[in-house]
Order: sequence, then structure tokens, then C-alpha cells
Amino acid sequence: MKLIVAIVSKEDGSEVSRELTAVGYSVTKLSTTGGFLMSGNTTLLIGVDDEKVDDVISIISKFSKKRKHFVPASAGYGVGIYSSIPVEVTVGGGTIFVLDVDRFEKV
Ligand code: 2BA
Repeated sequence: MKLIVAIVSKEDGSEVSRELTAVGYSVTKLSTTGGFLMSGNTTLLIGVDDEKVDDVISIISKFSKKRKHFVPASAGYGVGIYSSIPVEVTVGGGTIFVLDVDRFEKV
């Protein structure tokens, strides 16, 4: 068994979760915050048999879109002048970790 940890944008989280649930996967949806942008994203926990991992990843990638964000970056010119230049960052579709599960129980 594997535990899939998938980080997607918060705009896509509900749809990805709905699509996975609709075809029978169990999903736990967490509201999380990315450390770089410090903005909200969604982390999904999905426990599945090994042979289902690729199917889950294909559903996540189908419903997770890439988006561009602008973050301020400071530039110094060495003469006491600084300016803030927006830098474009592409976020997503999904960041996915697949972990081995040693033991799974429902009690
Ligand atoms: P954030 O940490 O808020 O990162 C948002 C986006 O900013 C990233 O998109 C990436 O394009 C950029 N970025 C992140 N760290 C950077 C850095 N040190 N320098 C320059 N650009 C940087 P994604 O790669 O699509 O990641 C989306 C979210 O997935 C991340 O949000 C974070 O919450 C999570 N994530 C990505 N890689 C991870 C990892 N190796 N471990 C844990 N969480 C990760």
C-alpha cells in the first residue's frame, strides 16, 4: 500500500478531491500554506493499493492547473537605492510524494 501526498493549488483542491472520490478513492483534504509564497494551497492524503498509484496521479494531473504568480523581489544598486521588482513564479499543477505504508488499520 502507498500513501500519496499531493499538494495542489487551493483553487483546484476541491475539484481534484471530488474527482478522486467520485471514482472510489478515499481522500483527506488539508488546508495548507506554501513556505515560499506563504499563500494557501491544498494537501491531499490518499491511501491506495500499489497498482492504483498511477491512476491517482493521472487524475490529479488532469485537474491541477499551472498558474503564474508574481512575487516581489528586491534589487540593490549599491548606492543605497533599492527597488522591488515583481518576479514571475509558475506554481503547480501538483507536487506529489508517494510513500510506502508499513501498516494500515481502521479501528
Ligand atoms: P510554495 O512553497 O509557496 O512555492 C510556490 C512556488 O514557488 C513553487 O511552485 C515554485 O515554483 C516556487 N518556489 C518555491 N520555492 C522556491 C525557491 N526557494 N526559490 C524560487 N522559487 C521557489 P511548486 O513547485 O509548484 O510548489 C507548489 C507548492 O508545493 C509549494 O508552495 C509547497 O507548498 C509545495 N512543495 C513544492 N515542493 C515541495 C517539496 N520539495 N517539499 C514540500 N513541499 C513542496
